[in-house]
Amino acid sequence: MLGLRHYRGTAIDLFQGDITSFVCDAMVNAANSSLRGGGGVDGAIHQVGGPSILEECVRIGRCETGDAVITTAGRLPAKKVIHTVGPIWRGGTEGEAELLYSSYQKSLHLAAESKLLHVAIPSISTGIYGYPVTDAAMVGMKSIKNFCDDKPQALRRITMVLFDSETYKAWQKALFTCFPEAEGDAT
Ligand code: AR6
Repeated sequence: MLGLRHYRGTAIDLFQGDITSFVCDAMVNAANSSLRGGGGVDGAIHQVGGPSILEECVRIGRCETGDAVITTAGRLPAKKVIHTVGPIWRGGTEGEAELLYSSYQKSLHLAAESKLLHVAIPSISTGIYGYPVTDAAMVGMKSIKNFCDDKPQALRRITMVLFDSETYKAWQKALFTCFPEAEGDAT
């Protein structure tokens, strides 16, 4: 298997591709604090999902770094979009790791509270925001693991949807590091 673990009642897997065509319950967006759209995955989500997502983002107003908000998914193949704002990389001394960890926590808790059992997440902060992907993947995977420890069986499946092969490989390494095979497949 290229990238799948079962942990505390949740499947954690990896998929390389475009998140906007990935069928799921909650699609996580790497947004910015203004929630007005942007480039990267944010631009793609708004483009494919249509204007109803932006309308709801405008009503919500803002989202601080490390936090998450939820909107309609418009025409996307998901029930809801969860917009989270990861940190801009400033060298690692500005609390980036804590903020990135929080982005994953808040997104997963919001999905669980909303009973959105299959969550798809892109690699937050590792594009335009410049967070080194090897470090970001370890922070993200630890956050996912700790969520599963805190809320066993709250989610059925968490899929990391990675756009390019370098990002995929970084997340695969993080998956296998955080969930060594023997214990990782124990539910
Ligand atoms: N599906 C999956 N992953 C994608 C897609 C896609 N369609 N498109 C890009 N990625 P980024 P950030 C990957 O820049 O670093 C926006 O302007 C991309 O290759 O989208 O958190 C926002 O408005 C990378 O691996 O998000 C913010 O201003 C990952 O998604 C800012 O960018 C994240 O890259 C957020 O920057």
